[in-house]
Amino acid sequence: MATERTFSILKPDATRRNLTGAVNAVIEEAGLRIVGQRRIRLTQEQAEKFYEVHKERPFFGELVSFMTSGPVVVQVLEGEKAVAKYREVMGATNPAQAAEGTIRKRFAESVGENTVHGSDSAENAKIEIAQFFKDSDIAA
Ligand code: YYY
Ligand code: MG
Repeated sequence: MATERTFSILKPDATRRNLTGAVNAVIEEAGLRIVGQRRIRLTQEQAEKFYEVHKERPFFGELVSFMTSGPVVVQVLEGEKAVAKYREVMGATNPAQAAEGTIRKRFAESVGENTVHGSDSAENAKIEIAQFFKDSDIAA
């Protein structure tokens, strides 16, 4: 099976608590390679567009406000079955339901401030990566 790429965000609760290195260690220990990485502030427009699929959900306003509340680290991760593997390493959306050893179980504070984003399909990974990375900013 060929290597695959997924898109990751270390969310503002991770940067605020100085946890980006700790989270990256879990990512790398799982065998995923960080082939693109940049620390940025999401604009309101970027956050709204990124989470557009959730715009009718009751938590949308809080989600956008949280995602713009501090710096984030956007990443391209590469590895075998990277999309599914990263979802597994992240753990369930609600940290209270996340499995032992997962990033959200170890670090997340609440369902709203849950430390990481990871693409949910290879198709969405391509779309999300293209929103934040040029090909020349990725080196495998
Ligand atoms: O893909 P994932 O991040 O695990 O969850 P989604 O269902 O796509 O929701 C995106 C994002 O929205 C989630 O990471 C936190 C927030 N959220 C929330 O604040 N409250 C919920 N009940 C569900 C999701
Ligand atoms: Mg999602």
